[in-house]
Amino acid sequence: MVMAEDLFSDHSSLQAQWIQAPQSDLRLFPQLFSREESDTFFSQLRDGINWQAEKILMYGKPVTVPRLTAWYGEPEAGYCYSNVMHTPLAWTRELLAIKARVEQVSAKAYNSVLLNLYRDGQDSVAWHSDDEAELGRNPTIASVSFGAERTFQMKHRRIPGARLSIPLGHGSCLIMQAETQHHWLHQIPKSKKVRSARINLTFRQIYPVDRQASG
Ligand SMILES: O=C(O)CCC(=O)C(=O)O
Repeated sequence: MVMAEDLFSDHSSLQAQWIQAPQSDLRLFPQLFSREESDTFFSQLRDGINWQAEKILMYGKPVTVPRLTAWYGEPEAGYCYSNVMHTPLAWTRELLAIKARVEQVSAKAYNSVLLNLYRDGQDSVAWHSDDEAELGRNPTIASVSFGAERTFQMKHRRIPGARLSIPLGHGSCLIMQAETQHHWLHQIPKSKKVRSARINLTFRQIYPVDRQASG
């Protein structure tokens, strides 16, 4: 079991790469978690998280999303996306240990995490940005990956040809902040080459929103 106090005990690295792109602030830690830590977290999360096959409404019809998901965090960190209200489950010990590392390198606090389990290359997430009202203005999103490497694609909303392909490997952490979510969309496309599973965790700070008042 990897404990919070074991932070930086082995071959993890604080080496960050700045990714240069207009109207964005992107920092990649390719190996924030060591290989051994990443193997342990991957197994603990795969076996211990309460994964759900979530349904969303598309053109009025329920459709199962092509991945498994889960939402954990503080009780007040309820979050509405794709017209679904997500009530968080209580933090687990592993999630708190991962969060502690991510908070250290991003100098931000997070009260919740959305987890995605991509069972193989046929699982994916479509183009979107993390710009829900609950995230406030210019949110910092810290995205940790364990398991199979997948390509995180980004495209600018208005600049034709402004695109990025960022490989997110086992133990990596991508921090997206400042105006990034306002100007860029992201996706994980399907891939015929990927045959094993990947877990992604996006840590977020959720603020209360009065949806009735805001319409
Ligand atoms: O799996 C990923 O790297 C991205 C996940 C994502 O875009 C999201 O949870 O909003």
